[in-house]
Amino acid sequence: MNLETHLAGQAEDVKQVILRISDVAKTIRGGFATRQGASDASNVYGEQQAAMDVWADELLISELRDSGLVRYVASEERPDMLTFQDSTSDLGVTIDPLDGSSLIGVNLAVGTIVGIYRGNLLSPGNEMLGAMYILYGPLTTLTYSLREGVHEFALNDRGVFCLQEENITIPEGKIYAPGALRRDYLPAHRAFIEKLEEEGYKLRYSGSFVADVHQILHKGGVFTYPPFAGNERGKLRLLFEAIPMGFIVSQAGGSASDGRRDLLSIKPEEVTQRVPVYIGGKREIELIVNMNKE
Ligand code: AHM
Ligand code: MG
Repeated sequence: MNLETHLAGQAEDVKQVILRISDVAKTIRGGFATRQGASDASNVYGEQQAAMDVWADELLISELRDSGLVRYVASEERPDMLTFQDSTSDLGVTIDPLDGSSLIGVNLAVGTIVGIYRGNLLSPGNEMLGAMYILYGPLTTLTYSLREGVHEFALNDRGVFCLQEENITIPEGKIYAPGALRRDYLPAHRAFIEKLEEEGYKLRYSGSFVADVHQILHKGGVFTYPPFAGNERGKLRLLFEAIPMGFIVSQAGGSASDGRRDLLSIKPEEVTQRVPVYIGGKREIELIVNMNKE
């Protein structure tokens, strides 16, 4: 079954937005060979943008603008939310055009992360319509959830996203993907990591959030980019990274937290907000929440 057929029955505007983004993903997929290296620009977080970051951002924004299907768009690569005044739609979309882009030059998997809202983008994740991500690895896969399961598609050699796995649920598993420097860990997080290590969790961390969470979704365990000495809000972005990926893993029977609260209950105050991230199995998330209470 292809993606379009699978989306039958969903609201037409939401379906079309997902299909348009899936088409842009095919273009992005084809751009890596000729767009290696850095751009000469930095984003609002002070990070130098890769040529692919800038290109993917422009492709996605112009597709969403031209579609007329979306009123609000926020991108990790832009400081401000965009409002398309010409659109009569009330859909809002968040995008991380190319997450993990520091890995492009070493040919590891990177991805596009999307959150979909009815109205205000600065809403808690538990009010979002759905989320999706595209992973550019040996295969290009698209994973989406519109609150009715988590489903994954793979791009075939005819350029069609075909169903690969329906109703994905996160299994129990012993993988941990810990961001930040160990020397900067705060006490509860240090105890959490030591407990996982005592229990025999294996390290699997690539530096690409979307790829690392994808692995956890399929194999179980936990991804974390914790609060750390010098930055108690962690590194990852609430709106562009944490909420959409946390939503998908939660829809697959897992859980997402900032270490204390359900990540999907946090109302973003600004588009650039950072948040500590724990995403994975319910057991692992309960463990860090309890350790933070001690
Ligand atoms: P970005 O590539 O969209 O800027 O995202 C930030 C990346 C995440 O993909 C990843 O989890 C994290 O930053 C890696 O950070 P670090 O290099 O500190 O491990
Ligand atoms: Mg990112």
